[in-house]
Amino acid sequence: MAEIATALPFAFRFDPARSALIVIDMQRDFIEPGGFGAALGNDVTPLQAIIPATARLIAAARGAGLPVIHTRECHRPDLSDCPPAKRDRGNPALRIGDPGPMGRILIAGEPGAEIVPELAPAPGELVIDKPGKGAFHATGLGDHLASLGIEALIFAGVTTEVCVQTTMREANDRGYDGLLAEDATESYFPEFKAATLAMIRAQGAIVGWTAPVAGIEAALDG
Ligand code: TIU
Repeated sequence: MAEIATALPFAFRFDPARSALIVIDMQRDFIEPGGFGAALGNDVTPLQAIIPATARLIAAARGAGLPVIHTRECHRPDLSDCPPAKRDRGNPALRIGDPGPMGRILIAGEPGAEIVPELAPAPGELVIDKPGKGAFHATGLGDHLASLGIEALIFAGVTTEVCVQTTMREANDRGYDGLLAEDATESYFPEFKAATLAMIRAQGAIVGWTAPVAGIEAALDG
């Protein structure tokens, strides 16, 4: 067993041979200037700033032999997997499937839906296209993790309170121990990130744990 002593609300013990890293939606449209997120008026600078720490976390996971799984929030070009209730939210001038600054917004195969090049998946790593905020909903993620015998999940990605938190809660209900990498996740709203970290760890890790990337690296190196 490995242990992340700096995890909160208390040390996180996990078996690296039964653990995986899930990197959520580090896509150009959410992160890069000139993408969908920026076009909605969000400051993407804090999201860009987590790229180096996320790259270190991915490298540590690869070095320790953990499967690295990447997700992308995107839909089929015919929008058959996008509920109208989802498409009708947000800015009516920039809906999912509309032409955006980096191609059709959140559509598979468009430039904006790609993962930022600094965090490109390595050959053989699973990339899951997901139509929901949670990565388990309407995807093969659960079956894939079961086939690998995974018991613990380390999470990174954006945004903390939307796709990352939703996925952590899905995982928690499915019986996984989950830990969120504090400096490899970010939100357009700092107060939402802070609240999410607090509510994950509350009540004795009711959703899971959080820890800095340095602490995760140390545990995976050891
Ligand atoms: N990946 C993800 O979190 N999708 C979002 O739409 N997030 C927002 O914060 N809008």
